[in-house]
Amino acid sequence: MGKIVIDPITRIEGHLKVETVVDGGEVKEARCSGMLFRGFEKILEGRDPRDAQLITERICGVCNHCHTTAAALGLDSAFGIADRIPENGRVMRNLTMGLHQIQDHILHFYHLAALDYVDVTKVATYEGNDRILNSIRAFISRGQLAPFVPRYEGDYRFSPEVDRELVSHYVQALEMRRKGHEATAILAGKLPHACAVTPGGMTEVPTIDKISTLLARVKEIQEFVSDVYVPDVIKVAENYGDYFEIGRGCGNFLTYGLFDLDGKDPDYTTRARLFKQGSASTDLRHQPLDLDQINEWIKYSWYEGDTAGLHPLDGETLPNPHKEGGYSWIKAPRYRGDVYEVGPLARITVGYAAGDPAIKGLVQSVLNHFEASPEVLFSVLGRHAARALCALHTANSLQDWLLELKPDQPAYIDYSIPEEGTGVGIVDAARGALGHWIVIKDRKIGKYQCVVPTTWNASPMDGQGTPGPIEQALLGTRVRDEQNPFEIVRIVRSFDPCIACAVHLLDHRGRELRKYIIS
Ligand code: NFE
Ligand code: MG
Repeated sequence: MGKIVIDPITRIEGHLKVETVVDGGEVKEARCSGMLFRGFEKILEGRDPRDAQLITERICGVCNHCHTTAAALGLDSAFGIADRIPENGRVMRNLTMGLHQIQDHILHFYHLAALDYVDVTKVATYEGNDRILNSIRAFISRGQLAPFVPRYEGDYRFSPEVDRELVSHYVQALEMRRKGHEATAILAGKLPHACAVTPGGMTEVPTIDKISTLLARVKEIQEFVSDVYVPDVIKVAENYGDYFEIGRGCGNFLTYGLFDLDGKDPDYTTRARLFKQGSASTDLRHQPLDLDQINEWIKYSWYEGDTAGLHPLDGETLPNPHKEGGYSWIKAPRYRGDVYEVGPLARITVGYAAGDPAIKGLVQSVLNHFEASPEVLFSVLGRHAARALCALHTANSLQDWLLELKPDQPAYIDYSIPEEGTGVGIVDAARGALGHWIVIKDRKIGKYQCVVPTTWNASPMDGQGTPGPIEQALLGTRVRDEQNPFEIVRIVRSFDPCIACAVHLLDHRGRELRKYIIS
């Protein structure tokens, strides 16, 4: 029996520790620990409610736009204007969120995950003379191999030709991310100051020149997703087919839906969205979304307070880094008392279960390629494929949304802040279900709770001792080489975890909160 501790897991955002007990080559125990404390909910208390949108945007350097959007939806609901946002505002929110999320999916596949499968260091030995290969070769010859090493060794399977092609796409993907950010900035402001997304709609007005600039950008981004990103994910799946059988996880999926198709329904749980809200399990039966069924548990998290699961509107944030039995700063959110995975695979599974024809068509095209049944989706490769399909479905919608904009018409309505009230903003961020709950008291923020995607996926055990989704995905995994535990990092990274979103460091003096021995 041996212990594999990976601390931190690299090439994700933030500091995640994964500790597994391996016996006879199989993972018998798995613990996922978020190693930074979240302080944002405390920072917000007592402030003007409108600060929530600007402050929560800084929760994370990756999905800032998702927080700004969730906060704006939450404030719309608290201010009683959720069904009065002008059509231009609704469409511009879809466009900016869509462009933001596509570049985020590209970031995850090429820059965070692909290096688990692609051998960049082989570039030094390739023939050929193009600009990208030459610059990577120059780095290698100077011994400047980061971020490509250190890494695990022994399981890189591509032919030299495919490796080389994917390395050039890695560099091209950086350029596409820049273009995605620039396009978002045209309507929303420059990251991380997308201050045009605001309660009441958007403060920017769409003009003909902005729309035509965006049409060109959208075409380029859509072509990259459909002609490069999706085929590259297929290539990984063709060469690492055993990863269709690894990392299955808890088998329950939850999504809040994404991209409003109609702004007239004030209830976000039933509003028409491009990606439909709800839940489903591996039996592929769709269930409607019920926010009352969400509770967060803290038995194994470094917080004091009620040991029963609390709904986010009753949630507390009382840190205690010395709590007996605690092993994470991440709380344990549960839905209907059970463990649920969130993210692209949840969006695709729920859409498929709900019978959405576009999603069924996209999924079927991948399944036909591999002559496989939907069961294979619940795996490491299923998550990568689902993420690419989310990017493609979004990219395919951008041009139509651009053409829905009414040039020079307003995208914003005014509002007043109530003395008292509550609001909820729910949307799917790139990594999954993102909810902001706000309680307004004396026209100030009385309480604010964010339950973010990685809080769901990287959660520790709940009050019943049931492990979280990533922990469950690791349990039972066979590890071929304990010195190079590819299986563990490939499973964890397939969830695209972000610990900056899930938890945050508050101590401005840099005081050490805990010390770890890496074994
Ligand atoms: Ni920091 Fe985030 C996304 C949110 S994940 S990346 O997507 O919300 O916890
Ligand atoms: Mg929270």
